[in-house]
Amino acid sequence: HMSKSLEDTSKFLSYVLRHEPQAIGLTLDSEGWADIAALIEGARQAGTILNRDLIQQVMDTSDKKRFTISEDGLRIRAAQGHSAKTVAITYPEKIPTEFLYHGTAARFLESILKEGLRPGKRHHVHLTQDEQTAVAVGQRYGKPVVLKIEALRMHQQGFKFFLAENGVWLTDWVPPEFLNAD
Ligand code: HQG
Repeated sequence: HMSKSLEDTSKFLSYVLRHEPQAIGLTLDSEGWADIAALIEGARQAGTILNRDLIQQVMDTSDKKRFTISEDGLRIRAAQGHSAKTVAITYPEKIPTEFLYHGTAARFLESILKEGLRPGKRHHVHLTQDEQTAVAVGQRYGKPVVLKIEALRMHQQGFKFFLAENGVWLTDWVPPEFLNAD
Protein backbone atom coordinates (compact mmCIF):
# COMPACT_ATOMS: atom_id res chain seq x y z
CA HIS A 1 0.00 0.00 0.00
CA MET A 2 1.09 3.57 -0.67
CA SER A 3 1.98 6.13 2.00
CA LYS A 4 0.39 9.59 1.88
CA SER A 5 3.57 11.22 0.55
CA LEU A 6 3.97 8.59 -2.18
CA GLU A 7 0.32 9.07 -3.09
CA ASP A 8 0.97 12.81 -3.43
CA THR A 9 3.94 12.04 -5.69
CA SER A 10 1.77 9.69 -7.76
CA LYS A 11 -0.92 12.40 -8.11
CA PHE A 12 1.70 14.96 -9.12
CA LEU A 13 3.03 12.55 -11.79
CA SER A 14 -0.52 11.89 -13.06
CA TYR A 15 -1.16 15.63 -13.27
CA VAL A 16 1.95 16.51 -15.29
CA LEU A 17 2.26 13.29 -17.35
CA ARG A 18 -1.43 13.06 -18.29
CA HIS A 19 -2.86 16.55 -18.20
CA GLU A 20 -0.70 19.66 -17.63
CA PRO A 21 3.00 19.11 -18.47
CA GLN A 22 3.32 22.83 -19.26
CA ALA A 23 2.53 23.61 -15.60
CA ILE A 24 6.18 22.71 -14.87
CA GLY A 25 7.60 23.61 -18.29
CA LEU A 26 7.73 19.96 -19.36
CA THR A 27 7.29 18.65 -22.90
CA LEU A 28 5.69 15.29 -23.69
CA ASP A 29 6.29 13.74 -27.11
CA SER A 30 3.37 12.36 -29.11
CA GLU A 31 3.81 8.96 -27.41
CA GLY A 32 3.53 10.66 -24.03
CA TRP A 33 7.20 10.32 -23.03
CA ALA A 34 8.90 12.88 -20.80
CA ASP A 35 12.60 13.15 -20.05
CA ILE A 36 13.02 12.12 -16.39
CA ALA A 37 15.80 14.66 -15.71
CA ALA A 38 13.60 17.46 -17.12
CA LEU A 39 10.65 16.21 -15.06
CA ILE A 40 12.70 16.31 -11.84
CA GLU A 41 14.09 19.76 -12.68
CA GLY A 42 10.62 21.10 -13.56
CA ALA A 43 9.23 19.75 -10.29
CA ARG A 44 12.11 21.34 -8.34
CA GLN A 45 11.40 24.74 -9.91
CA ALA A 46 7.71 24.35 -9.03
CA GLY A 47 8.66 23.59 -5.41
CA THR A 48 7.71 19.88 -5.55
CA ILE A 49 10.13 17.36 -4.10
CA LEU A 50 10.88 14.70 -6.69
CA ASN A 51 13.83 12.44 -7.39
CA ARG A 52 14.53 9.09 -9.04
CA ASP A 53 14.12 7.19 -5.80
CA LEU A 54 10.62 8.63 -5.20
CA ILE A 55 9.64 7.87 -8.80
CA GLN A 56 10.90 4.30 -8.41
CA GLN A 57 8.97 3.87 -5.14
CA VAL A 58 5.76 5.02 -6.87
CA MET A 59 6.43 2.56 -9.71
CA ASP A 60 7.02 -0.29 -7.26
CA THR A 61 3.94 0.33 -5.07
CA SER A 62 1.40 1.44 -7.71
CA ASP A 63 -1.45 -1.06 -7.86
CA LYS A 64 -2.58 0.33 -11.20
CA LYS A 65 0.88 0.51 -12.83
CA ARG A 66 0.03 4.02 -14.02
CA PHE A 67 3.55 4.88 -15.21
CA THR A 68 6.07 3.21 -17.48
CA ILE A 69 9.82 3.91 -17.62
CA SER A 70 11.58 3.45 -20.97
CA GLU A 71 14.07 0.60 -21.36
CA ASP A 72 17.04 2.99 -21.27
CA GLY A 73 15.75 4.39 -17.97
CA LEU A 74 15.75 7.97 -19.26
CA ARG A 75 12.07 8.59 -19.95
CA ILE A 76 8.72 8.09 -18.23
CA ARG A 77 5.10 8.20 -19.38
CA ALA A 78 1.59 7.61 -18.06
CA ALA A 79 0.18 4.39 -19.53
CA GLN A 80 -3.26 5.89 -20.13
CA GLY A 81 -5.70 8.53 -18.90
CA HIS A 82 -4.35 11.50 -20.86
CA SER A 83 -6.12 14.73 -21.66
CA ALA A 84 -2.99 16.57 -22.93
CA LYS A 85 -3.63 17.65 -26.53
CA THR A 86 -0.07 17.02 -27.77
CA VAL A 87 -0.19 13.34 -26.81
CA ALA A 88 -1.56 10.63 -29.14
CA ILE A 89 -0.22 7.26 -28.01
CA THR A 90 -0.33 4.44 -30.57
CA TYR A 91 -1.95 1.72 -28.47
CA PRO A 92 -2.06 -1.85 -29.78
CA GLU A 93 -5.51 -2.77 -31.06
CA LYS A 94 -6.84 -5.95 -29.40
CA ILE A 95 -9.90 -8.17 -29.48
CA PRO A 96 -11.67 -7.63 -26.15
CA THR A 97 -13.11 -10.21 -23.80
CA GLU A 98 -16.87 -10.76 -24.12
CA PHE A 99 -17.63 -8.21 -21.39
CA LEU A 100 -15.79 -5.19 -20.03
CA TYR A 101 -16.83 -2.97 -17.12
CA HIS A 102 -17.00 0.76 -16.44
CA GLY A 103 -17.50 2.23 -12.99
CA THR A 104 -19.32 5.51 -12.71
CA ALA A 105 -21.52 7.45 -10.30
CA ALA A 106 -25.29 6.85 -10.11
CA ARG A 107 -25.99 10.49 -10.96
CA PHE A 108 -24.35 10.12 -14.42
CA LEU A 109 -26.45 7.09 -15.35
CA GLU A 110 -29.37 8.83 -17.02
CA SER A 111 -27.08 10.82 -19.31
CA ILE A 112 -24.89 7.76 -20.07
CA LEU A 113 -27.88 5.58 -20.98
CA LYS A 114 -29.01 8.33 -23.36
CA GLU A 115 -25.67 9.35 -24.99
CA GLY A 116 -23.52 6.31 -24.34
CA LEU A 117 -20.12 6.45 -22.63
CA ARG A 118 -18.06 9.40 -23.80
CA PRO A 119 -14.37 10.13 -23.09
CA GLY A 120 -15.02 13.56 -21.58
CA LYS A 121 -11.73 15.47 -21.37
CA ARG A 122 -9.67 12.32 -21.75
CA HIS A 123 -8.72 10.75 -25.08
CA HIS A 124 -10.66 7.51 -24.54
CA VAL A 125 -13.37 5.82 -22.54
CA HIS A 126 -11.67 3.67 -19.87
CA LEU A 127 -12.83 0.09 -19.35
CA THR A 128 -11.65 -2.78 -17.17
CA GLN A 129 -11.93 -6.58 -17.21
CA ASP A 130 -12.33 -6.52 -13.45
CA GLU A 131 -15.69 -5.65 -11.87
CA GLN A 132 -14.11 -4.78 -8.49
CA THR A 133 -11.82 -2.20 -10.12
CA ALA A 134 -14.88 -0.67 -11.77
CA VAL A 135 -16.61 -0.33 -8.37
CA ALA A 136 -13.54 1.50 -7.00
CA VAL A 137 -13.41 3.85 -10.02
CA GLY A 138 -17.13 4.66 -9.66
CA GLN A 139 -16.70 5.40 -5.96
CA ARG A 140 -14.46 8.38 -6.78
CA TYR A 141 -17.48 10.37 -7.95
CA GLY A 142 -20.25 9.21 -5.61
CA LYS A 143 -22.53 6.22 -5.23
CA PRO A 144 -20.91 3.70 -7.59
CA VAL A 145 -22.68 1.99 -10.47
CA VAL A 146 -21.00 -0.63 -12.63
CA LEU A 147 -21.91 -0.79 -16.30
CA LYS A 148 -21.38 -4.09 -18.12
CA ILE A 149 -20.36 -3.54 -21.73
CA GLU A 150 -20.86 -6.03 -24.54
CA ALA A 151 -17.33 -5.45 -25.77
CA LEU A 152 -16.96 -8.45 -28.06
CA ARG A 153 -20.24 -7.66 -29.80
CA MET A 154 -19.04 -4.06 -30.26
CA HIS A 155 -15.78 -5.36 -31.75
CA GLN A 156 -17.74 -7.63 -34.12
CA GLN A 157 -19.62 -4.55 -35.30
CA GLY A 158 -16.42 -2.68 -36.10
CA PHE A 159 -15.66 -0.75 -32.92
CA LYS A 160 -11.96 -0.65 -32.07
CA PHE A 161 -10.49 -1.59 -28.69
CA PHE A 162 -7.01 -0.81 -27.45
CA LEU A 163 -5.08 -2.22 -24.50
CA ALA A 164 -2.79 0.08 -22.51
CA GLU A 165 0.41 -1.39 -21.06
CA ASN A 166 -1.15 -1.46 -17.58
CA GLY A 167 -4.12 -3.58 -18.68
CA VAL A 168 -6.68 -0.76 -18.97
CA TRP A 169 -8.95 -1.15 -22.03
CA LEU A 170 -9.65 1.91 -24.17
CA THR A 171 -12.26 2.71 -26.79
CA ASP A 172 -13.61 5.90 -28.38
CA TRP A 173 -17.28 5.64 -27.51
CA VAL A 174 -19.72 3.05 -26.17
CA PRO A 175 -23.21 3.50 -27.66
CA PRO A 176 -26.09 2.90 -25.22
CA GLU A 177 -27.21 -0.32 -26.95
CA PHE A 178 -24.09 -2.13 -25.68
CA LEU A 179 -24.52 -1.01 -22.06
CA ASN A 180 -26.18 -2.87 -19.23
CA ALA A 181 -26.69 -1.38 -15.80
CA ASP A 182 -27.73 -3.99 -13.26
C1 HQG B 1 -18.64 9.81 -17.02
C2 HQG B 1 -8.75 6.08 -13.11
C3 HQG B 1 -22.40 11.73 -18.26
C4 HQG B 1 -17.81 8.60 -16.75
C5 HQG B 1 -9.59 4.89 -13.53
C6 HQG B 1 -16.87 9.12 -15.67
C7 HQG B 1 -9.70 5.01 -15.01
C8 HQG B 1 -20.52 10.45 -18.54
C9 HQG B 1 -16.70 10.59 -16.02
C10 HQG B 1 -9.32 6.44 -15.32
C11 HQG B 1 -20.90 10.15 -19.87
C12 HQG B 1 -15.36 10.90 -16.63
C13 HQG B 1 -10.46 7.17 -15.94
C14 HQG B 1 -22.10 10.70 -20.35
C15 HQG B 1 -19.05 9.11 -19.45
N1 HQG B 1 -22.82 11.48 -19.51
N2 HQG B 1 -21.26 11.24 -17.74
N3 HQG B 1 -22.54 10.46 -21.60
N4 HQG B 1 -19.96 9.33 -20.40
N5 HQG B 1 -19.37 9.78 -18.30
O1 HQG B 1 -12.16 10.55 -14.61
O2 HQG B 1 -13.34 6.44 -16.45
O3 HQG B 1 -6.77 6.20 -10.67
O4 HQG B 1 -12.39 11.18 -17.05
O5 HQG B 1 -18.58 7.51 -16.33
O6 HQG B 1 -9.03 3.66 -13.14
O7 HQG B 1 -13.86 7.73 -14.30
O8 HQG B 1 -6.69 8.06 -12.34
O9 HQG B 1 -12.93 8.88 -16.37
O10 HQG B 1 -17.46 9.02 -14.40
O11 HQG B 1 -8.85 4.15 -15.70
O12 HQG B 1 -5.13 6.14 -12.54
O13 HQG B 1 -17.72 10.88 -16.99
O14 HQG B 1 -8.97 7.04 -14.09
O15 HQG B 1 -7.42 5.77 -13.03
O16 HQG B 1 -14.41 10.78 -15.61
O17 HQG B 1 -11.53 7.34 -15.00
P1 HQG B 1 -12.89 10.41 -15.90
P2 HQG B 1 -13.01 7.53 -15.51
P3 HQG B 1 -6.45 6.59 -12.09
